[in-house]
Amino acid sequence: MSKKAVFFLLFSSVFFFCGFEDKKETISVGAAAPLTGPQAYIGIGMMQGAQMAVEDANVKGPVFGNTKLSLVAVDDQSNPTQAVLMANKLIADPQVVGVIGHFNSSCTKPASTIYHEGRMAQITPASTNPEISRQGFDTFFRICATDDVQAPAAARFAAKELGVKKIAIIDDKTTYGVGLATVFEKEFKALGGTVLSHDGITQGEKDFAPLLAKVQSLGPELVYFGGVYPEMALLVRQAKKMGLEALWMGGDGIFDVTLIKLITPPLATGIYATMLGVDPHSIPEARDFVTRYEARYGEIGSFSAYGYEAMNVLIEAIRRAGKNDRQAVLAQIKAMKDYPGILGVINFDKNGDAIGKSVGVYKVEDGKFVFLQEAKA
Ligand code: ABU
Repeated sequence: MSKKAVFFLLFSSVFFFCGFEDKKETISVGAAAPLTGPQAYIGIGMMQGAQMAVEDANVKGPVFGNTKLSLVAVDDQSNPTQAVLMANKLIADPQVVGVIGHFNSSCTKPASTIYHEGRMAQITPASTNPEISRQGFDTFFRICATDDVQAPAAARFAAKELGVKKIAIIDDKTTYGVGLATVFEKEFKALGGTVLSHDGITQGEKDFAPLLAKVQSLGPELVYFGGVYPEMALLVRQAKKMGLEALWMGGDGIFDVTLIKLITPPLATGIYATMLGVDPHSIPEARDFVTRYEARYGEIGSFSAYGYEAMNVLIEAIRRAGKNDRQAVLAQIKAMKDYPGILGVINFDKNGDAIGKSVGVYKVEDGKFVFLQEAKA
């Protein structure tokens, strides 16, 4: 059975378990991610984490009074228009008191306007574009580091640890990809490096041969990609096929085992990526979640623990609010101090960003991402 089929089967059972088998009242939490399309693997992993948080909460007992939680999962398809539609759907449901999502910054940003207008708290587990939290929306929260941390860390690693001097940059023209690549370029230049080219591709494009031929002619030592794993996989495969010798590096958007599977492990070996924080397998507080997740679904997705973490923050706020009231839940997230997450303690700054979150630098070896070093904010 496919991972997607398993998800929908289990999601159905959670919906049943979460309050429709008896007379308990229900309160709903929303979760938005790409559940179909090329980025579904990462989105489903995130959603499965959120789903486990809801189940864990219901096993503990009523979240308040006689109330159980139900999960309303929506599919934004990694598409900004669909994301806005799904945000409006969640806002229109009076049972939904808060949402975790989305995955893509290009979805999270336009959807954040809808949640703000609806006075509903939104916690993104994964969208790293720093501009999202600078819009002045008091409904927006983020539990991970931003690209202001991730991209300079990557540039420093490329320049200082790898000793790379000449690079080419490609981005996918999305909010995330452009932002990440732009910050990387600025930092790499500030470190004395030379950027030979900076080009854009379009998500869904399949043939990168003309662009890669141009990049090859410039002779970069490293190609940095601001984008997500489906296009990175095609870029690397096609580059290797034409004999482009450069190293490859990207951000958390490429950090998924699916990238390695799409490229095939031998060709993926040596790819560098930054990812938000350290491997959850190495965090004692995350061990129980990781073990249970992997027993149920197989290998943990790169954002599964983040989906779990974000949903737990939302559930804790609902528990403290003690009523079905968006404003009250929002106020409890704002007031939260030292929340003991499985990925570390969470405190939000005035813009809703989690304070002090780090990123790690990884390298693909033997078919998996291997942690190399941590970089603090
Ligand atoms: N941060 C990983 C990719 C998702 C996004 O920010 O668009």
